[in-house]
Amino acid sequence: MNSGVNAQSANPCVLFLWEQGNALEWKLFMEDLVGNIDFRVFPDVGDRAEVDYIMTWMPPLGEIEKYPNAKAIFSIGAGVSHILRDPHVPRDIPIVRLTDDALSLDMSLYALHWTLHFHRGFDQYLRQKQSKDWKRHPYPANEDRKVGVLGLGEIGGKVVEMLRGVHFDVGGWSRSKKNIEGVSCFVGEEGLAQLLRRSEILISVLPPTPETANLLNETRLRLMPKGAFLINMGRGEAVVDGDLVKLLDEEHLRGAVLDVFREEPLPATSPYWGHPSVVVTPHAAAPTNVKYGAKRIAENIIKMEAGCPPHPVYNASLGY
Ligand code: NDP
Ligand code: OXD
Repeated sequence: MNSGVNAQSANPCVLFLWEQGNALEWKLFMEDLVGNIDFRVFPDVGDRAEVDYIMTWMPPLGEIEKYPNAKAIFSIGAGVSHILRDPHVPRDIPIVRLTDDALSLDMSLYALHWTLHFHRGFDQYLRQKQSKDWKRHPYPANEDRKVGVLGLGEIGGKVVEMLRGVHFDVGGWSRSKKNIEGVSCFVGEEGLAQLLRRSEILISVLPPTPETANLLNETRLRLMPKGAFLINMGRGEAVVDGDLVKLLDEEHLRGAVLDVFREEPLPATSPYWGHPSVVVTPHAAAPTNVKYGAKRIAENIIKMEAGCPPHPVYNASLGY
């Protein structure tokens, strides 16, 4: 196996800190990509002072602060909230997010899949099967269906591109103003209200920050047209769960697909499990692909070994 990243002469010590991950598969890719790497798998860490880099998903609380010479923490995923839930994680070294085209493509396909599901009324056919009801439902042409995307970054940018590619009428919302051909772009509170008012299908790909927490509350969700749908694949904190359930029960919203939750795994007591209008997927919109994920992390290690900064780095002042 040789995946095309140039090997270096250094012998960086990399800790794999993901108890549920397939360490052997990651090790094979990382060794191939970085060359003479000292790859260690938690809890078999040896001397913690020797560790240069930590790659992790859902690290045990209190573990990351024990590596005095770590130069960077690599998330084995796009988000870093699983790392930052530990208040003792060092903030003086880069926390590096994982972005790659394969992940963005999988996220876009997830968004497209569920957009089509709602657009074409497949949710109704699933219900009708129970009563053996043979009844077709009309649906508008794609260009007459308004879809809104919250978050136009690495992933949201690809989501709107894919939706535009099949001619949906796409709008998007971000912190900084975007100019994307064929997409109505909004910013700010008033821009959000405008986007919500036009979104028959709303897709959230927002990161969790103090500003995005509880964004989708009753007042804002009510701005969406009656019978609208929500797809949340960003983070669960953006949605006020009780408000969403209320609007679904009132049938102001017709359905929701939720991939991310405030608490994961989703507790058995959550009303989402039994709700007829909710589809739950277990944070499965785009699991990190080892081949591509290892390549991105390896490239960043090689860059850092050569004295260059890694990319993309979590920005603490923005919160994402
Ligand atoms: P980026 O940082 O590239 O993009 C984030 C987007 O959110 C940007 O467009 C940013 O605006 C926007 N944003 C942030 N804060 C605000 C705000 N207060 N108001 C309006 N817009 C805001 O992240 P990615 O696209 O790579 O990933 C997004 C999230 O997707 C991740 O943080 C993660 O939570 C989630 N994710 C979920 C996965 C899953 O399997 N369910 C898989 C991968 C990621 P601006 O462009 O102006 O900076
Ligand atoms: C995430 C991911 O950040 O799965 O949610 O990559």
